[in-house]
Amino acid sequence: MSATHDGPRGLPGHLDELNRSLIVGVLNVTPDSFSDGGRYDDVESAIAHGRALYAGGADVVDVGGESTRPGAARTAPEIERERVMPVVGALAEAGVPVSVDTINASTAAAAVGAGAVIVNDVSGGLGDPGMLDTVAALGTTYVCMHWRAYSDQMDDHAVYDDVIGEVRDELAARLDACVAAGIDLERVVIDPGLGFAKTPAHNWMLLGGLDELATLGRPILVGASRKRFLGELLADSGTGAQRAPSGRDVATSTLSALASLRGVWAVRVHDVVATHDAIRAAHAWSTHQLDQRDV
Ligand code: PMM
Repeated sequence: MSATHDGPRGLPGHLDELNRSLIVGVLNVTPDSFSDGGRYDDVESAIAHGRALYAGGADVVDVGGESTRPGAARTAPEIERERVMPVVGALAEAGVPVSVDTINASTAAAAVGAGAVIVNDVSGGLGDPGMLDTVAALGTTYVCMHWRAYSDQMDDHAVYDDVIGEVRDELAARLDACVAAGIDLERVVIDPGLGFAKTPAHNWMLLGGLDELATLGRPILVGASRKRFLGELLADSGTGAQRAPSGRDVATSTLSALASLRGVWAVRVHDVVATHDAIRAAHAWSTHQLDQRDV
């Protein structure tokens, strides 16, 4: 089974009609995210950047107020809400489809109340025991990511015999938990969680194994943007120093286009302009191939 562009239930209608992978723009309202921490940690610049992402081609803007960089300490939910709520409210008010990147049920509920249409939970419901019940009650679209531990411990959990099979099975267990909590499975998206309790080698294997994850029957979101494995891939051949996050966008858009050709529903990226071009090119390629087959 290959992945499908068909999206989850519950999103604004125009997002169902795109017929290509959606572009989810990253907006971290945090002082310390690895890729853009501190750049948008005041409300006005965060809102301006969210609008710029939307104008640049993001179909959804994903607003997060807690850094998930490896080693990061937890942020109190109250502080997270102080960071994200004005931004979610202003962007939703401006007509931008907003997703809230949180593992806290209270933040998810507040953000959906302010107009967010997706709850993006990097813990797949494991980080907060109240999350799945809250999502069921909200009736919102839910991104359920593969996760094993909080950011300060996740690197210790990057141990697998068969990373594709274990991620698939652990995601299947989370889907069961979603159903048990009363979430409509048609509203759920899965995500392999690149970089979360994964080594670079694990990330590459998971990208190669997307078709296996698609056997779970849910749309897939992939978030490769600017991650460490790309810094390692692009390391300086002389010094061995990793490429800085800001220099990883060409590789990100290339991978996003390749994932799009594999049929993923959405990619989560920082550089939406480059990714928009790359996905449109990939989409044109696959459409053209289909046309030729029809002749
Ligand atoms: N990665 C990050 C944050 N949120 N959400 C989903 N669904 N998938 C991801 O891969 C993901 C995420 C970490 O990256 P960032 O610090 O650049 O936002």
